Amino acid sequence: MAQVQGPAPVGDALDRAVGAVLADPLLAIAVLLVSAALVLLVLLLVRRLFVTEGVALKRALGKLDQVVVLMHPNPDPDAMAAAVGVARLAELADTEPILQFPGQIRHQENRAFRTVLDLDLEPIESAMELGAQQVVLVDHNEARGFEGADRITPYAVVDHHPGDGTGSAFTDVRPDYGASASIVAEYFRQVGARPARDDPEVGMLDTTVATALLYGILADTAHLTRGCTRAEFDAAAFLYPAVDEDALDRIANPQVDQEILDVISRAIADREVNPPYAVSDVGDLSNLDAIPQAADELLTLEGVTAVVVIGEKDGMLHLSGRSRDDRVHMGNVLQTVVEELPAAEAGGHARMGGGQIPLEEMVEGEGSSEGVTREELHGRLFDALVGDV
Ligand SMILES: [Mn+2]
Repeated sequence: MAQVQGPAPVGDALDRAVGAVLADPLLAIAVLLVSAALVLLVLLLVRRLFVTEGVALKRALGKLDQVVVLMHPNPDPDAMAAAVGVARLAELADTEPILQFPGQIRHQENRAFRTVLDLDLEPIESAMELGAQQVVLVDHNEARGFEGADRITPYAVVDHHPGDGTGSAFTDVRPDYGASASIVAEYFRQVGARPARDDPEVGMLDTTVATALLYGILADTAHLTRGCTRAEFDAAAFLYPAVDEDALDRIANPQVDQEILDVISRAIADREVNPPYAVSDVGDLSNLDAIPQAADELLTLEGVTAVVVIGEKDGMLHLSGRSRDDRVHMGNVLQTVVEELPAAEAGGHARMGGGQIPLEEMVEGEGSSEGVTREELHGRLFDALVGDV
């Protein structure tokens, strides 16, 4: 008997409230309006919480008439692929994309990528040349490498490098991912675009974009062997139905410039090895792309775990370092070496780094208090590689 008395007053109160509402039509309408507003608010919150990055970016792009999709200087396949993907997403949102990049596209693989996929990419030298007010940065999160880059506030950022750069409307930086192209492939999945080889109108993700994205992933992860997450494999599987295998092969195996092979052979022949490290000075050259390629090649030498290749062009020494040695953080090594040379610059990641030293920092002979000789530079490099600095 006692147990039925608890809820009874509440039930009574509810009955009275319902009675009051039913008796007064104005009150009934007010209650209805308030409930409707509450439901709408909850729906908006849920949509905010659960909207995917791809949908959010497409929506942000759709608010513009035109947008610049900007690659980093000397774009690599991943940067070009991410740019082509974001550009297609803009088109899906009825926004005109303009693809631009600072620097040059010189590496034979990058040139083949652009040519085989017939991409319309435009070089710029200053912010004045940007084709639209709003800029999306892909594969980097802070604009660099052109006049006025530091004044750019990007509209959106899509990247997999660490950094603090953000976009005013959209930011998606995932440092754990192996490639920016994997992020962009996810966007297509999220907006419901399926890869389709024959009918791009319906499929919305055509062969060019799918092939570009897959190649970008392969290039940034050493063919899915380095720095991968599940996302790279998922993206590869998603893109597969629309991928043009013949195009992949043509990009991966381009003709190599004669000078590049010459410089690589010089780097091998003239190497100084101080096991397990190697330094090679290839002297004068005209194609700077040869230096990192020579470093890549030298790193495959048995017993060598870290290398630095030095080349000279237009009064400047260019250094490119590679490491597969956990004891050697290449970016730090190069930074240490140029530390006391005021006009020199260097930096990079654990596994790769680069630097420039103006020849004016180099001195002939001994006894100078400023600058170093070429020989001293080689010695310093070995010292830094060993960790003896
Ligand atoms: Mn990348």
